Amino acid sequence: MYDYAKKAYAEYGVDTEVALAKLKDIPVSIHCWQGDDVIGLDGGGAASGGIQTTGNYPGRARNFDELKADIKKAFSLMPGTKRLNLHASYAVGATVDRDKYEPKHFKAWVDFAKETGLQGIDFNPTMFSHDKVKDGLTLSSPDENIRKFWVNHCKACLKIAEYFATEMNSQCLVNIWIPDGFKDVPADRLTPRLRLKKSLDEILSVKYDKKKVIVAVESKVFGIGVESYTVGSNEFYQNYAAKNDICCLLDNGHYHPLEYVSDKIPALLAFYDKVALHVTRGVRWDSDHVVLFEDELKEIAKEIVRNDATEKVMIGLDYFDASINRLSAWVTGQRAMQKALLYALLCNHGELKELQDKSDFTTLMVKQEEYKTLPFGAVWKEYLKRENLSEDYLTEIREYEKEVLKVR
Ligand code: RNT
Ligand code: ZN
Repeated sequence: MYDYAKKAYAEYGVDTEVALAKLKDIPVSIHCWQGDDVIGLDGGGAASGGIQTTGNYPGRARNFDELKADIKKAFSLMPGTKRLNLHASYAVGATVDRDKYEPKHFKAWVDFAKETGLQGIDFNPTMFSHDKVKDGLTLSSPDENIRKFWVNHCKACLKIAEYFATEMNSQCLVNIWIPDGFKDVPADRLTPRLRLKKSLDEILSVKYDKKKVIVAVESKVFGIGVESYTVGSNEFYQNYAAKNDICCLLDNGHYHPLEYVSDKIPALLAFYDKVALHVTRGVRWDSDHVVLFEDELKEIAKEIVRNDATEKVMIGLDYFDASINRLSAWVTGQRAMQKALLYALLCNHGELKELQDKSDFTTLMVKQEEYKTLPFGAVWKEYLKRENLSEDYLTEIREYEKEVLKVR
């Protein structure tokens, strides 16, 4: 089947071997929080701040050891280059509050990442699920004590990120997302944003090694309970990032349903060295569904591949589903991302770009349709085989469910 596919793609000027070789080196940062419904290890409890995990599937990881075991199992069923994306709320054994977190609270994760053969660790300050989120506000709070607490938390996170980068010998992305916003019509949309700007300035005043740590800001148009206004909007963060030489993180569940992150990636690539992603799947008003091999995901992957931006676009996953087996959710989403990248790699983009430039939109449309029925599945299968995996991951997960998850 692979030989047949190889020939079929060759007719389009696509070398499947080149595609397979490239795919295994494109890093994908996998979020730890699918394993425990975004609860964390520092006592914050169920996710709050406009995000919510629904479902009560048995076997949620309840502590560090269980989470590590689940990550290890799930990651072993994922092909390609893997990174671990951690939230600060996954500090191990911390007895201090989040503003005082130190690298030592994350050493156990570094040990784990090394022993699991991961490429690097990425990091996120956790500014939700905590009693210092006052009236839904963090970095934009009018209460100076609250605002400072979260500024200090972010400063601490920059230090920890530098530690991760040094230990793993790989750049660490620090992604700042806040839940701040209002349920109903605000009386003042500007002042909270000015306070957020001030907070970010204070955070970035910390000395950190820009070669090791990349800071991103993640916007969101609304959340559960913050339907009318979010402080960290798209325009706010894009301007802040541009003026302060940091980068934007685009979460494709954070825009109006007819706005596409696939279109935003090239817009940002025209100005930025780095663009970070939270790949997720929005359904109506909600984001965070398990990533599937769907049209928008394919378009996102195309923008990364055809613009030669696999080193510029930092791919991270962000979804959480508690209604199905959590390991299956993890693997399904990661494999969908890999499939989309492979699909994008198996395309003669040069030829298609030329058709566009010649305004031959007729041929362009016909060719793009032809690609859809090429034997993609056979190349995917071959990729898995070379990664010592098979298409079936559920059998192993079911066994793990029976032996490990069900007895928790
Ligand atoms: C929330 C953001 C944010 C979180 C994670 C847990 O809408 O997408 O990135 O999902 O940090
Ligand atoms: Zn996100």
